[in-house]
Amino acid sequence: MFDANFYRTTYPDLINHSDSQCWEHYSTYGWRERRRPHPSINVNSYLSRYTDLRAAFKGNHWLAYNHIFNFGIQEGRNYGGPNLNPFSYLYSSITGCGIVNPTEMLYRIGKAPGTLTGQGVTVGVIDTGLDLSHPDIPLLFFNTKELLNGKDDDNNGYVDDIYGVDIFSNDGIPEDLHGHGTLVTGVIKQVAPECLISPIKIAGESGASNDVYISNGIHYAINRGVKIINLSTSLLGPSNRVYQALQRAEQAGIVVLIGAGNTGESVPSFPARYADSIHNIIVVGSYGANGISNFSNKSGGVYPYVLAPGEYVISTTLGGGTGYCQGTSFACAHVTGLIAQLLQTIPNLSIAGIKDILMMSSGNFL
Ligand SMILES: [Ca+2]
Ligand SMILES: [Ca+2]
Repeated sequence: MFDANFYRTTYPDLINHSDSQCWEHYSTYGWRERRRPHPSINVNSYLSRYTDLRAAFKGNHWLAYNHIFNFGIQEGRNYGGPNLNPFSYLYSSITGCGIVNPTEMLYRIGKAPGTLTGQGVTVGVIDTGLDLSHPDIPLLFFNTKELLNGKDDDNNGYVDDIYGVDIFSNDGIPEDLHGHGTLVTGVIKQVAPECLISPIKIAGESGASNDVYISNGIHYAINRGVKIINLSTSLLGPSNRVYQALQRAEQAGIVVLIGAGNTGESVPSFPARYADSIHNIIVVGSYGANGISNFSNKSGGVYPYVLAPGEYVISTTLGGGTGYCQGTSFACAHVTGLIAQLLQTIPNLSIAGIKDILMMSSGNFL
């Protein structure tokens, strides 16, 4: 559970925030400002076990937290929280309820929070497109083999696909008319501001897509050479086309983050459910201040499955603004940003390696 009191008292500028405002802050700005992402450390339990620290910190929660965070592992002390507890890891593997913990993940690759930006990592965002003139979304992937001349210069079947592609309308301009893709991209950019986005548009103003557009989007991303695919979309049922495209992405060594779905069912929707048999997929469900979100599809034993913030997330909206969003799409986008940080540090990390680091650093708090 999210401990609003902990968060509020840890950061003095938030002292007048209500519980819900604390959650809202954490689910958006906590990641952007790189504050301690989750109160995974149980300070009281820690202090009760280590009497030297109890004396040293004299009840100062914040100093104790910092010490535990910075030195606890080096000193061979156990956090006292569930984070580094191997039983917790096993439990989260079984139940599929591990909550992604960015700080813990970075610790495992020897990086401090706030030092990674996803620089140079290309992310294919298969969605409704992107507000291409939004001031808060710089750094798109740039296709140097294509000119704006009405011709398909690089011979990939798409005319003028310079900053991405519009598979829905079959042209080179993935302008977002719906808003979902712009929100998703904004979340990725908050976590990994210097990653390169390749917007791959598979839906128009209504936001509705189908398995032909989705599979073509996946093929485009593979051919584009992206490292990560963010696929915040659901199908009504299984699709051989999408399955085969995802298999091809697996062969190409591309990790695919897929939202678990927003129908509240006990298993992920398709295509997320394919994580069972295609091993480059990571399924992401949503949690909020009170635990796993009601709307979020649960793991149902599908692995790997992790949780990230998906309620009251603030992101970029059409027309250059910002607004709230909610859903497993945005939880998924958080994790995509984190994987971009990971691949910035270890560019040749295998999919198995990515999954190991992510899953082992995800604790169980529910
Ligand atoms: Ca082209
Ligand atoms: Ca051209």
